[in-house]
Amino acid sequence: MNSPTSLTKRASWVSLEDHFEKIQGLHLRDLFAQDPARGKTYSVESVGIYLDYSKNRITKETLDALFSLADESGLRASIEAMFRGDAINITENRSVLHTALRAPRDASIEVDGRNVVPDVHEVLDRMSDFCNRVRSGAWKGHTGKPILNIVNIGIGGSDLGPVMAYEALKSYSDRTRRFIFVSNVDGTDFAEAVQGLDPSETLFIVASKTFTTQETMTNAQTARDWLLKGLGAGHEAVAKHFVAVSTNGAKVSEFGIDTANMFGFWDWVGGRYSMDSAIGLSTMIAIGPANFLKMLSGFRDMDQHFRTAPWKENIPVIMALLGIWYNNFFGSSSIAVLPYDQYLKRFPAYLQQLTMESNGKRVTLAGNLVDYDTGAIYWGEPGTNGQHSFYQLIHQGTRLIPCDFIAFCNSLNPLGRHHDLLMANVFAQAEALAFGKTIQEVRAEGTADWLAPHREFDGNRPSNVLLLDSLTPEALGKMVALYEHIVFTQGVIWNLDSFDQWGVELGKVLAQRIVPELESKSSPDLKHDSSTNTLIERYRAAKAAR
Ligand code: G6Q
Repeated sequence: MNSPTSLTKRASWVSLEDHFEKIQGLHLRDLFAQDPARGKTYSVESVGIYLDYSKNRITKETLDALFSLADESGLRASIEAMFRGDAINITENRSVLHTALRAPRDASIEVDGRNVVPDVHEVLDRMSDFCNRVRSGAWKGHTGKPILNIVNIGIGGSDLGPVMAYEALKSYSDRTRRFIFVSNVDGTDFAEAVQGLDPSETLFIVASKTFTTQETMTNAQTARDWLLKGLGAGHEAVAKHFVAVSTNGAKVSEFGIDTANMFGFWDWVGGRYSMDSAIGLSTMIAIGPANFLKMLSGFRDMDQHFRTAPWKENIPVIMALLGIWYNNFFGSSSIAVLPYDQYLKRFPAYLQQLTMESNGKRVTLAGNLVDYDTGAIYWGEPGTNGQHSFYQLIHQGTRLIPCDFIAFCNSLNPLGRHHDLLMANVFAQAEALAFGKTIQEVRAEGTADWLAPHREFDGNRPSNVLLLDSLTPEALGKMVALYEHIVFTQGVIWNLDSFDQWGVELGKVLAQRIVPELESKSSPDLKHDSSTNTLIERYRAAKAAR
């Protein structure tokens, strides 16, 4: 599935370089003037998502060359390889089958000769049954009380998806229960999370694929101590207040959790691609099994679209290629994701892991250093808050920052004029970025010559607008799958392993080495560099003076 030719030598890449020289100076004002219907020409609609990508610095020739790049990079075959379950995560020799998590019950997807779809549905059924018991009050804590507080303990992929989905779908959630997420090894996270909670009404979900992650296991042990102390009970209480989401049955039972209350997943699900697996247990308790299944159907719709739509209608492929256009030809290093929906406040944080842990890589699949830039920095905040913060730099700074605006025609909280005002802002921002305000226009308003440059907007700043009907569970599934497939497409073109994360290892290992040096009673023989040694010594001195 690897393209035989290295990226920068592919014919389409070379022609994109030539083409870039020709069109880099073109202004969106001219492009819109040349084609008065450009807003419609460069838009697509599928699976309930309208993508307006007309405010990008592209022509038909650009798009054709980008589509050729996708072909020349073997994208179609790579998509099939992923959906088929080939071990495309080559550094870990694993299949990459998050798409199987939302496959219909009658589908068949084989990993090592075994159809994994029945396994997926068996877990979904068990999750549904468990969620129904918690939601109905049939599941009782150690003292016989129903569960009112659900605390998810996990980190990285075992936290960011659950938090984001809970916030995004809060409007569909059971408001009689509290949902809390603890991730950081900083004790403050746990201490604040359990403030005011009654242990007898609290359920902890320990979400950890490996069940060995330092942060999660430390928080889980602290939670167990807090619970048993609060209840004044022995270890037999653990089974009623702890469930696990993991692939590691041995470690789960060693912790004291009944493996009957363990919800599994598989090594072909990467952490950052796992919010629709059992890692979504907290989401399912919050919104109920029926809504969770609707979310899965949204994922599935986008999967189908990605797999079958021709490039010119393929929303993830178009967005991925535009990302490459700015990243590799214009030299943009970041993309702002700007959801105009308060419920999506954690969506940019979620995308940071999805995109940057996947494509923040510097060697190709064959292990050679790349000679081009890879993953962009993703960041953002919900509109309109960002407008009063960092948009200044996007409008008038020296860097080109392509933006993805996300908006919904219908608000889940239609209060007075709020939604019209919100939508007016999103449309206005995309318009202002593209067309700006010329110095002549500024002067014509009577602005003094010395002030005019400060008030000029040069425009020509690209953006996509994603417009959906309303933020339903299906819509969230579609949006997450959209970005998963953008990441995949870019990883194929950049020729990366988008599914490993070796870059997080070194810090973990070094921290394990430093822990005993901080905790030992006697002065350790420090063998780090002079900076690290001094920092450790200062901390030890401060600790001794406590
Ligand atoms: C995601 C990563 C990583 C992982 C966490 C938590 O793709 O693999 O963020 O999700 O390190 O790991 P555990 O679920 O094993 O605790």
